[in-house]
Amino acid sequence: MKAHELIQHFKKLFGDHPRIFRAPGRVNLIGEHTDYNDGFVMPAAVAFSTYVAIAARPERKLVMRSEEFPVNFEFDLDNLPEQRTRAWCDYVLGVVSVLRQRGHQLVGANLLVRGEVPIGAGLSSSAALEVASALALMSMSNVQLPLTEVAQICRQAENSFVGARVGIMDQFVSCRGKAGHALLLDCRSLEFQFVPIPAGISLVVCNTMKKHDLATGAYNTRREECEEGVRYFAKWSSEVRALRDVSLELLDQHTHELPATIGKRCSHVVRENQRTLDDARAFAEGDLIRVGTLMRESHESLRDLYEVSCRELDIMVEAAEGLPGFCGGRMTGGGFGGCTVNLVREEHAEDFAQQIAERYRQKTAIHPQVYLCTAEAGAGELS
Ligand code: GAF
Repeated sequence: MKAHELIQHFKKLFGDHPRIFRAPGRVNLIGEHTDYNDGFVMPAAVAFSTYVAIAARPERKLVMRSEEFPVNFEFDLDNLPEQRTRAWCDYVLGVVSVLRQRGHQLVGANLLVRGEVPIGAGLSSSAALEVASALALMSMSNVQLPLTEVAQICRQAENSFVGARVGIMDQFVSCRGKAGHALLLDCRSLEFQFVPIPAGISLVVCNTMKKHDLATGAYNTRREECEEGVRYFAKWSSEVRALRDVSLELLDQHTHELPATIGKRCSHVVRENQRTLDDARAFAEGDLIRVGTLMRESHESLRDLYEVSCRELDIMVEAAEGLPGFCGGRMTGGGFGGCTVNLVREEHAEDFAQQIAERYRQKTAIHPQVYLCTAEAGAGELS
């Protein structure tokens, strides 16, 4: 990102010198659809980021512009929409609304957004916009909060204002990611530890080009199905507050008593939690064969039990098999489209990218985008 270009653009639009805040997108290595079940996830922040240039305004107005979308928005801070407008500004308005509900006073500001996280690709462009906007708005109003709380505010904004009942994973790693590391997060306690990505391993992210949208029904339906599962298990064990509390034994004992769909969803979540913990251990031990096995199992479970994969994701996952340097891969993010993440030995990464793109193109007639990524630091102000 060329900061001086964004500064010049901002000056041209608003005549002022801005401060710039950046928040990254993410890939999730394993632990899918576990975050809103109080479970474990292991994402990494990546170099695609959203940048928000901001300067205060004297009157109580919020003016928002984006370099990607032509529509401009202007709101009176004391008379903000109470419901989503179904435009990109909802992510910013949601953050404003939650900050204010929590008692923080905000001043008027001009904002210019540059989003470099591919939209609808499952790489968390929404979380990146929320986090960058939160840091930008907070800085104008001298609001200082721990990054974990910023992540919680952004998640709440997406839940209550945008209407997608997402978990905390994306906002958390966007805030707290670390270069060269994935982050193993306990989504109940929010305790986390960094897991180094083994030396010589590249993250190759393959975009199927099939877009997804978390605000549409299927994601929220999965949440409801998990909640239904919890209601059953809570009858069988008083310890169960979330699927996180269901042990493998309890699951095996009762799966046959659940409606078939609920049984499949619960099976995925309970086993995916275990896989995530096992994967973190395998990473620490440098056991890439085990990592590869767990990633494959995760994908199969998302495809067959949680049913959030799609033809394009399955083809992309299969296309990686057998390519030189490939250690493991799976769909990443909410599903129904978006990307796969692959661990590939660095010296093979470029050839891998070319070959997987070609294999995918032959099967689907779609030209995918393939990104060679590294794990990056979380959000902050550009100096
Ligand atoms: C999306 C959501 F935003 C996350 O909270 C998480 O649930 C993920 O889908 C699935 O693991 O990215």
